[in-house]
Amino acid sequence: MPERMNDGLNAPIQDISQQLLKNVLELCARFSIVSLNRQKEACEKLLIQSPPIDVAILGQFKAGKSSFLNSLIGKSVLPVGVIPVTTVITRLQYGEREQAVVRYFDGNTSEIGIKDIESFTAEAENPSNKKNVEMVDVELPSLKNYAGLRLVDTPGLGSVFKYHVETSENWLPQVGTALLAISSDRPLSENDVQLIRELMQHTPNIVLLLTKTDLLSPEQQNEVIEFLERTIERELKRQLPIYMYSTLVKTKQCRERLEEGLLFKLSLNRDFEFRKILQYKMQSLIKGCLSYLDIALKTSLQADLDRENLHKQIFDEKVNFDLVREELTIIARENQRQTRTLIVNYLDNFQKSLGKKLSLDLEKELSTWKVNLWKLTRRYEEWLADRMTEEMKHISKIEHRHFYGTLNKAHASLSRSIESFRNLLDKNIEKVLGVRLAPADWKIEVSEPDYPDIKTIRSFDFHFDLIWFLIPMFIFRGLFEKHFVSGIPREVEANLSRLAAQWEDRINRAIEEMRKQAINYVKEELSTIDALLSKTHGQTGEINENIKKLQEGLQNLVA
Ligand SMILES: Nc1nc2c(ncn2[C@@H]2O[C@H](COP(=O)(O)OP(=O)(O)O)[C@@H](O)[C@H]2O)c(=O)[nH]1
Ligand SMILES: [Mg+2]
Repeated sequence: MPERMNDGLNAPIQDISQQLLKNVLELCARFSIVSLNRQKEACEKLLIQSPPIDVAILGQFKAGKSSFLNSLIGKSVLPVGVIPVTTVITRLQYGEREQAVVRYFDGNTSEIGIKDIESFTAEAENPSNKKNVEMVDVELPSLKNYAGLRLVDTPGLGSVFKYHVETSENWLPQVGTALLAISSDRPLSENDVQLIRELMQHTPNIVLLLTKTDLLSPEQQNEVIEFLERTIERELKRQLPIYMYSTLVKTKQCRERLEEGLLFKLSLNRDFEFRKILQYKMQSLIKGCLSYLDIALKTSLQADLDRENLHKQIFDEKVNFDLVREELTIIARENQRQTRTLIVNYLDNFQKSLGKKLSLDLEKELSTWKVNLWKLTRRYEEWLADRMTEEMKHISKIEHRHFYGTLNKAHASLSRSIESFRNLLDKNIEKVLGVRLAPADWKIEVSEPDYPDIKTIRSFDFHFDLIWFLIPMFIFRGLFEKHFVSGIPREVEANLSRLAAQWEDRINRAIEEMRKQAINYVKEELSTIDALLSKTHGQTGEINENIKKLQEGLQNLVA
């Protein structure tokens, strides 16, 4: 327990990291962020495996990286040469017995002798890494002083062999502590500065190692060191520790300085340093994720804005549902108001002739009815009902098309109105989206009204049934006949007016149907377009929420 307290960083960092990593993984999947994959994997490895700290020696090819490691461990394990040699990542760490394991990309491993390492890690014996080696792990008892560390030899950057560069760059996110080898005869290139920038994403521990210092006089060494300090300060606005190394001159001294200053400290405080590195990597990963989310947020906000503008432009003040509905309703009401007058006026033409015709007919009929007054009255009523029904039906049948005036007018006006609405909408959509609406069949159907159900009106206002037996027929028959005949025009007028009312009712109902149909067309079209425009809605809130969550996580991680 006390050990852990001494660590300074405590176990919750691990739990927080685990949770945050889960969040980041989900977000990367959700927003298709693939460029953080290697960083994610590196964090995952640290969290799950808690491996030794990878102290990697990086830099341009021929900077003396492999030579340095051989010299450091006091054993020629790694291939060295005047042309680019190292082809695969090689990791050296403490082990009770000397052993080397080759790890292949296909997941297989095989144990080999230390002497045979070169046949897997050297370009000459494994050209273009034909043997598909992912890395070679070496364990040596002599590395006891470096327990908890793993010394990593990498193929050079800037090599003509592209895959050397790729191998090193792909591995970079896993770096725990970086030793950047800079050869005394090639002090610092733009590539080195770029490499430091990239390393800064992955580790807080970056150290410069000036190699082959035996090639320089002590004055030249100072000059180079000053140059390095100045350049790093200027280019990166920070300072980095610089160590010198020569495999030929004063090697012991160089090694001891490096061990005291860096390697032993790392080894002795492995847990503390490990968590510091983990924390750093997690922060970097989260910041990376946040910057992608920021882009996603901006895109989403822009999309919201575009959509809103699109909506505004398409649904401008002329394309307005309430307005169209009002217009359609006015058209319908205006026509419905005229229906009655139109029919009545038309039916007026029939009044006189029909009255005359029926009067004549009735006169002829009456002479054949040899019945008493009660029966006469009944007979008259029956005759009138039959004839009137027949005549009204006849008029309906022959003349009904003439009643359709307002129906047809309403149909034409409603059709014109929705057509011009559609044209406006069409134009707006073409202007804004550059597409044309598929032609739609907005035909309003005319539902023909049914024939009215004809019933005639009774001939007398008061009831004769009660008094018929009081009236002497031989005196009054003539009077009644005259009364019946003279009543015909009034009957005709009443029935024509009734017919007009019945047709009005049916025609106006048909107009109402058309109005509803027209409004429905408009409503459906507008809501379809509306739905299309808002389909992609809703990312902004989600992204904002995730940004907040990650920022909180970042604070917890640092606290
Ligand atoms: N003079 C001198 N030459 C060195 C030193 N270290 C390495 N070299 C030479 O530099 C060349 C490249 O060495 P190597 O370790 O293969 O470089 P790497 O590609 O960075 O691994 C070899 O010819 C080495 O002999 C050193 O300290 N002094
Ligand atoms: Mg090498």
